[in-house]
This record gives sequence, structure tokens and C-alpha cells, in this order.
Amino acid sequence: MKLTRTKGLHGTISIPGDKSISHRSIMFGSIAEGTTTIRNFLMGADCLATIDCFRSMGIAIDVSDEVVTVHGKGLHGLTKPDKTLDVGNSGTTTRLISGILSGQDFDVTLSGDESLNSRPMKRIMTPLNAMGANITSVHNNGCAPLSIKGSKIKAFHYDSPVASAQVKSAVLLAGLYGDGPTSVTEPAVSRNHTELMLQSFGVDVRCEGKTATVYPPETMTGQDIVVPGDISSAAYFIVAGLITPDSQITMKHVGINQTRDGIIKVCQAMGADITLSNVQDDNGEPTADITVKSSKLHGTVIGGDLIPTLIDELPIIAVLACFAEGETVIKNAEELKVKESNRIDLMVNNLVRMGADAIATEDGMIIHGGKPLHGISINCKYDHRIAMTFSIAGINADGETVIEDAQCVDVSYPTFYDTLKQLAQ
Ligand code: SPQ
Repeated sequence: MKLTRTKGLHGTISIPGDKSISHRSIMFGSIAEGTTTIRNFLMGADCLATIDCFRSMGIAIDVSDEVVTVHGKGLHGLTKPDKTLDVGNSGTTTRLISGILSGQDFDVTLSGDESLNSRPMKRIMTPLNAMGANITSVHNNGCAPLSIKGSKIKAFHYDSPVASAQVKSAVLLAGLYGDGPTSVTEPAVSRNHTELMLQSFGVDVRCEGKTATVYPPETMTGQDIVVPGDISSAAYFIVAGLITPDSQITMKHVGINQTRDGIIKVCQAMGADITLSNVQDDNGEPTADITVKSSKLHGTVIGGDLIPTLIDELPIIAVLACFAEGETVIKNAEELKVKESNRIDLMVNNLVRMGADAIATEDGMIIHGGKPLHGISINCKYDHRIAMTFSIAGINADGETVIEDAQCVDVSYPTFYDTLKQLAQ
């Protein structure tokens, strides 16, 4: 994909469904009784991997343009797949499904692509095995492929060392099969879609401060779900609208759950012209239309409890910082190193190649904004968020930017380049 400077971005767009919520809707629909319908489901490669995994375990899932229908078979209705489950590039699929598979009465192996199979899995193996699960790393390196032998699950409390929704969700989902309540306390609250959606499926889930507790249900009941637009996908156009001169973009029906809305707070702190309207609620998930206009921005400090609320947006926030006056510091974000790529290194190295004043730190980066960027050719290590981030940088840089592996945007935003083109017309 080749990108050059764009004059201005204008228009109103809808944003594809939230990836985190789409995954969970398939998983919970599969282990609920009856039918779950899902509208605005994200047809990205990661969520399609989740569908394939549950189909391999005997769940009928109908996919049409308008609606995905999951014919759930209840908490104990999954059947042993006849092959290794292929989780593709998706950390969410791997970690959440491991929680569910821990409590089944069959054994399974799961594996993904090269990037997925190098991401840390001990963070879920440790608490799940402490609950009675039997999960081993096939190559004994703490990574997938994972072998999971179905086991009896005990009630458990986990003090998680990391603010991670995937760790929290893995433990809570195994807890559905426990012999008593299971709780997780996090250092900072991570996204709470698992808690909210389990509640809507009829499960007793209680949240107090940084602790979430699940009480094992007798059954779960299929639901009708409307997936909000993904704020992590909207983030590229939020930033594009703010840094591209002469722009105004409205994004309809975007999820603004307060465990995900850190990017809005950061934009406000940097002086952005960003407004929210038409605030609504879908199954406990708040949504709004977000409008941004080209803005004069200044640097800020991003760290602490804010980090889990914008962890996936930090690459595009780094680009925002390049167009802000003064210094932006991103700290407490060491989790960026264990995503689809090492997002600290990949961001800083390539921003510097484009002419930015950016340095990597142990737990984040420091950027001094205001230096003009120039186009380069970038290998994004097949990380969808890096590809979209440098595309937005590319339309605000001199010369030509080439995204070598641009197709990786299919993981979370297959129509990203069409939408960018539409806004630039
Ligand atoms: O699913 P995957 O590959 O881990 O995707 C990412 C992403 O950028 O899309 C992370 F690389 O999102 C995670 C997110 O970082 C999705 C997620 C979830 O749905 O529970 C939670 C976050 O990860 P974590 O480890 O902080 O819980």
C-alpha cells in the first residue's frame, strides 16, 4: 500500500464492530443455551478464527451480512475437535478459549501463527493450572502451541500481577466451571467486556473496585447482541482528523466504555477539538458519535491506571504526539512489548526513520512533537495496529510511505483503506 500527503479528510463513517466484544459474543453464545444473534459483528480475521474454533467443537454458527447466529449448546455442550484448534494471530482467542477449555471433559491442542506462538502464555497457564487445569506449552517455552487437558476446576482467587483483560477473562471463564466463586484482582482495571457480557447472559458477576468475581451458573441464556463500533479502530480516524489540516470526521456508534475511553481523555488533555453526541447504551455497553476537527495540540503525560484503557491505541497516540507541540511521555506501558509485535521498538524505530524526535524507554517512549515527517517503506511485522498507524502518519508526511504488509489490517479492520480513501475524496 502506497500513501502520500492528503489535503483534508471529511465525512461521516461507521466503524466496524468491536473486536473484543465480537470474540466474546461467539464464545459466550456457544456455551449458552439457545440462540444468540449478533449484529455489527466484526468480520476480521481474528474473530473469524474464534468462529472456526467453536465450529470445530460442534457449534453451528450461521454467518450472513446482517447477522451472525450462534446455536449454543450450553456449558457442557462443546465436543472434542478432531484437529488442532487454529487461533491464527489472535491473543484474545487463545487466552479466553483456554479458560473455557480448562473445564471441559476432553483434551485439545491449540496453535497460531508465528507471532501468536511467540507471545507469553505463562500469564494464563499459571493461574489456570493453580485452579486445577492441566495446560502445558508443547515446546516447553511458555508459548503456544498449548495442550489443554479438560479437568475439574476449583474455586480460586487470583491477584494478577498484570492489568490484562485476557488474563482476567481466562480465569473468570474457567471459573464458570468451578466448584465455588472465582475472583480476580488486578493492579488497574482492564477492559470489562467479559464481566458485562456474562451478566447479560444471566451469570452472577460482581465487580468491586479492582476485583471481579464470577459465581458458577447452572446455565447461560442466549442473547441478542448489537456490537458497538470499535474505539480501537475509530482511534485511527480520531487522530487522522485531528492532525490532518482542514479535516472534520464523524464516527457513528462507537463504544465508549470507560475501561476503553482513554484515547478520548488523552485527546482532550492535548487540546483536541473532539465532541461526543448521541450517547446510548447497548446491553450495558455505552456508545456515542464522535466528531473531531483539525486541532492545535500540545504534549501530555500518559501513564498509570490510564494505560489499560488505551493500550491498543498507544501506537496511533505516538503519531498524535509527533504533531503536538512539546513533549509527550508514555510510561507504564511495558505491555506493548508483548503484543502482535514489540510495539515500543517498532513504533520508535520507524518514527525516527520518518524524521520524528522519539526515544524508546523501558516502559514506553518520549516524543518531542513538531518535526516534519517524510515517507519511508515499512515492514509492520504483520501487526495490524502498526500498519494502520503508519498509514495515518504517511498521509501527513512528505513523499511516499509504503506499508509492505498492509493486508494485515484484515485482522481487525478489513475495510480500513476503503474508508481512508472515502474520507480523502
Ligand atoms: O487479541 P490480541 O491479538 O491480543 O489483540 C490486541 C490488539 O491489539 O488488537 C492486543 F494485541 O488486543 C487485546 C488488548 O491489547 C484485546 C483484549 C481483549 O479483547 O481482551 C485485551 C487487551 O490485551 P490484554 O493482554 O491487555 O488483556
